[in-house]
Amino acid sequence: MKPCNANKTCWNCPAAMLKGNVDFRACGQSKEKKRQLSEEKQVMIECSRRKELGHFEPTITFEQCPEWELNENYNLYMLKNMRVMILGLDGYLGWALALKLGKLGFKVSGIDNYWRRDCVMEKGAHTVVPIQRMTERLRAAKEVLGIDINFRKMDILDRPKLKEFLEETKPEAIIHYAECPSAPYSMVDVDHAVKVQENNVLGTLGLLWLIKEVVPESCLIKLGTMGEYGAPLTGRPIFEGIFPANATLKWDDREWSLGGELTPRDPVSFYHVSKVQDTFNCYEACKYWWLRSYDVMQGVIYGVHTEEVAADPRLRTRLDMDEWFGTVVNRFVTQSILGMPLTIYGEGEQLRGFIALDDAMQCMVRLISSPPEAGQYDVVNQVSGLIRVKNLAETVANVAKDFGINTKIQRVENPRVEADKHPLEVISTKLPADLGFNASITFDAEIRKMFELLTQPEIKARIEEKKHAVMPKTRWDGVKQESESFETYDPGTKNLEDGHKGVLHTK
Ligand code: USQ
Repeated sequence: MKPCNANKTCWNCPAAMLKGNVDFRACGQSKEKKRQLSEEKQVMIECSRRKELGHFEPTITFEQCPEWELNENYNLYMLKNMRVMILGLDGYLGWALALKLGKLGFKVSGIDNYWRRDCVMEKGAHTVVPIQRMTERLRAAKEVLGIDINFRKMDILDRPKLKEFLEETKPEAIIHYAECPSAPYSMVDVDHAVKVQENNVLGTLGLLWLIKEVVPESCLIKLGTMGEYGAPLTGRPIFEGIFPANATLKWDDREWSLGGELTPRDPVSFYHVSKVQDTFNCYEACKYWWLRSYDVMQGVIYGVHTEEVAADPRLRTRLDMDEWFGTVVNRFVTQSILGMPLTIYGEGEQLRGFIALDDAMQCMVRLISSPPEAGQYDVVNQVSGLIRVKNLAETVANVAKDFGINTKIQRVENPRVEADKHPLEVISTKLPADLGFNASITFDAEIRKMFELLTQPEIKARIEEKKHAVMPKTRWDGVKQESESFETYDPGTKNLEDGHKGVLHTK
């Protein structure tokens, strides 16, 4: 099968310098308008990688261009030695991605201010999978995988320093993971809420200005969240950020097209609100300055495994279980190992989109290698399956049995304000249909890998040591108390067939 990005052209390539000949960056958002303009004015570009071409029409495809090489494993063209900067390189995702890209031959640079390490420490917890200091991580990456990572300790809000680093490394793609990812952390009190929005919203806004100034051709791949959309009780489908061309709004006896407009957002915490604000800032920056961006609406991430992090204990990525930074699957597995019941919040009927760590990394490689056209803001829903929280608890409890662990499930008062019984229909077609993403990891398989790693004595001891950080104490109503228990039951004793099922469209 032909690689999915074979027919992309210079219009998509970050090496194409569009500035100078025609003022693209002021001709409006419509691609059609840009095409007309290119036909009328015979747009000529220059290539920052192939200076010998001089001025030429931007019609060379990735398949034709010697700078784009076919990677047969991914069946994808990849830009030779592509320069990628990862913001938040020390985190759960940032580190795993740095290793994956380095191994694939990308030139990786990155920053981090270790805020995540500090926040987890603030909770009195630690990553249950031990991670090294950055200098040791970088040394191990070189020793084990033969990759060099150009890392700087830096705060995303330190714009002069970040500008200098961008000027020095000139990234062709920028992966933005440098945000606080925790809903509960943003609901602790006013200081936490303000800090999250300051870092996330102002960090992204400042970054957009710097990209405009220093690397306007670079593609920004920004981590959004499925939680921006909320869970509409009407059951209307969750499109990929933007309404499809044939969507309409009907009111009274009139009807309008919604095609191309941003879909409604209904975030579920001040953290999720910060992501919604980012959406608008990225969307506007693409419109005003002809930047290009993918907004990645990622589902709840889980797991411990990628080929690269498993190559050596020093290369492992972090894994959190505390009530602030542990996501639900990661928490359930550690709770089971602790012999604690799995805490499902409220009815446990919440339906969520999920994706395993390695699948999420595969998606990122595909997005980096298929940049949108200049001026295009695009959105992908990055999920590989939907499941209800109570069904998830049963899956974890079943796998636990194979490790000799009997697990109970406990319904506790929901500390959050969220619908815990709702329909969910998600469209996620761009990654599988347009970008060649093939979800390869099942819940069962990844959860098994988690038990294998986390039951190792050293890690089990680390889980035991921080047991106190597991029970939820951060409530959306601000009351400081632990959630009350409603009932504790054995897996297999509830009817899992009733209620909403969730629909995921991948075609
Ligand atoms: N939940 C439980 N029991 C627990 C922990 C969580 O029932 O012990 C429930 C929550 O109430 C929620 C669901 O599980 O309904 C998911 O919670 P979570 O903590 O795993 O995930 P969430 O707070 O939604 O946030 C996480 C990441 C965030 C990302 C988001 C994707 O921390 O960065 O944006 O997943 S999504 O949920 O699709 O918005």
